[in-house]
Amino acid sequence: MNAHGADEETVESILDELKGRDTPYERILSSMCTYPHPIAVRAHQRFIEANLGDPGLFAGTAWIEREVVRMLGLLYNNPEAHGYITTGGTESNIQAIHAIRNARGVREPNIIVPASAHFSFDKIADILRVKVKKADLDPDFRVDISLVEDLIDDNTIGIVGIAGTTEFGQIDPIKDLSDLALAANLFLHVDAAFGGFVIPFLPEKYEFDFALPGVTSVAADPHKMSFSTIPAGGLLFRDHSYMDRLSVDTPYLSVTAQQTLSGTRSGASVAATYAVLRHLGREGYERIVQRCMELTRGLLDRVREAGIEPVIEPVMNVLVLDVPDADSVRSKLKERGWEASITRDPHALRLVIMPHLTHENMFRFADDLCDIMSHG
Ligand code: 0PR
Repeated sequence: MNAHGADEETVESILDELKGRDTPYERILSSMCTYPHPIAVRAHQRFIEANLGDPGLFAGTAWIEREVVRMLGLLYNNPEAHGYITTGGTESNIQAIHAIRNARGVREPNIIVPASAHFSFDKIADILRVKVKKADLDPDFRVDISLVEDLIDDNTIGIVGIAGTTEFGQIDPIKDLSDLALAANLFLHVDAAFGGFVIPFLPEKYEFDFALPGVTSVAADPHKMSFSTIPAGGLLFRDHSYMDRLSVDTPYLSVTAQQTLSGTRSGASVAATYAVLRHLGREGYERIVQRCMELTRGLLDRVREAGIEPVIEPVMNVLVLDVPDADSVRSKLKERGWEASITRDPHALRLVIMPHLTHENMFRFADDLCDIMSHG
């Protein structure tokens, strides 16, 4: 650090220059994040100093968090849901399994997750010392329920289903997982980090939330498809007993106990989440999801004309295209200014069609992709 501070103008011009190096979202088809809604940005700014780590000092912000949890509970069919706003899907998944592990107290516990599970479950294995067993998928990239059943043993404490897989946007058979969890007396965590703000707003109906009696926790991220600011993840438990399992004493704070992973934590993104949920309402989200799905199908129609097929028909706004040598297609797209992604198995081109994309840049992207495919 310099002995003397730089003037504000100098610092801001450095920041502007650096910001200019970031890729604008309009060119990004590999991210599950997007520009936050303007009302979320203003709310974030308004609550910028609020620290929910000491909620007694921020009574208004703490009320907002309880209200967001209540709103999410209603969205996921459980007015009794308890939870908090995390930093994202990773923290939600960690804390869900943490609570389950503490509740069960098994000596060498294991959980069963789909092979499609997000890499946050690898972090869970490392941090929580819970063995993570991976069940293979069926031909449609949903977890194979009979393989989950086969993996259950005396040390299994819970199973995980994904409602909106990271790579394919597929929805696991959560109803079957719920039945299995009830029959085997296991916890069932649903990772809807991405799908949580897509699935309820699709015209097709999928069972994935607390309406299924076996579901014990749900992760759903406001900083992905709900237009909130980063960091905002939602973690909901079926009732308060799970949060109690995460409790530590905090004798010198304004409250006597804390259940969160972070100590000091942002009230700003919680206020942003509240603002955007209140402002958009279900109708607003239905419009956004409908538009993303139209863009997804429009892009698919266009590339199909050029003979490119999807690996699965898109269930949500994630499109995986069967292209030979996906890595080289990805880098050629990058040369033309587009950020795309890939899937592991099969090796294919993965596109996430987020609200920041427009019909116009979708068509430009499709032209570039088709051109690369025919001319290299
Ligand atoms: N669960 C699922 C199903 C996810 O898709 C993700 C992240 C997580 C959990 C973890 O969420 P956090 O990253 O909020 O902790 N899915 C994306 C991914 O890892 C996140 C992402 C977002 C990646 C923007 C890249 C990017 O530019 O692919």
